[in-house]
Amino acid sequence: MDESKQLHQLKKVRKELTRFMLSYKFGLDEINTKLNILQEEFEHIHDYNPIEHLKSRIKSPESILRKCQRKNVSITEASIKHAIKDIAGIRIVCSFITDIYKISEIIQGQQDIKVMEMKDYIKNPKSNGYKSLHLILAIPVFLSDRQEEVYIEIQIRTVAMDFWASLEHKIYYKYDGEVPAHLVEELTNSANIANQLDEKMEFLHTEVNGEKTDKQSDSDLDFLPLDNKRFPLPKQLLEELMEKKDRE
Ligand code: 0O2
Repeated sequence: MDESKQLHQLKKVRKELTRFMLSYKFGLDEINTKLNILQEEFEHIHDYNPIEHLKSRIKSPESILRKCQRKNVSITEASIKHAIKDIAGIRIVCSFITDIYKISEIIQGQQDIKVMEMKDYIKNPKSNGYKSLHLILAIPVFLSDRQEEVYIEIQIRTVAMDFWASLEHKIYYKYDGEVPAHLVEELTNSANIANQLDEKMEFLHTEVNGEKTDKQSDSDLDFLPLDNKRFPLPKQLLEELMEKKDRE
């Protein structure tokens, strides 16, 4: 192949790779927008936000290639797309275990999202103690000349699960997967402690939240019936409306 043909070929490959990676970035942008909307809604409308924080990332091409080698996946766009479903990933960290399932349900209820896979490592933790709820979502991305469906991996976990998983991940990589037995044992013990902390915090949260719900049910004035539905309104706004009605 002469030089200009080689250059042309190289440019074509680069363009295809950029296009491929961009579609994942756009998919991630869409899910991030959805999650930001949820966070803002929870902050402003409800007085409690179940999402502590979010982190998203796209795997680098090198890391995708490494995973392809590890899983024996041929290097074509179609096979990579089919076999590597965590090229784009979002980690959602919540305070409580119940929040994890609440967020998962809300995400699954969105019409343009398809749930391709769900792994519940909270109900069925891995043998090392790893816990998290994993969802593989498919989301349509609308480009100038076509529509594409991209996969996004969502990991939802508590602060304690996240703390544990981050350290375990570092240790695993430091020892290249061959973690000494005493550290494996320590990690398993720590996973149990993290689990106990989650259970205790959940208990406290339910206690406090239960009390709050009882109090709230007394103050019916926080709600305004509209079209047979009950919309929560800030009390001050409601009082202003009632004053206005009295004056009329
Ligand atoms: P990274 O660097 O975090 O991206 P898959 O390998 O995804 O095709 P698998 O193993 O069935 O298939 O997926 P699974 O079990 O859903 O795990 C996917 C991701 O979950 C991992 O991605 C990790 O991020 C996380 N994970 C799973 N098990 C563990 C664990 O034991 N410890 C920790 N710390 N994280 C875990 P990657 O690509 O392996 O790593």
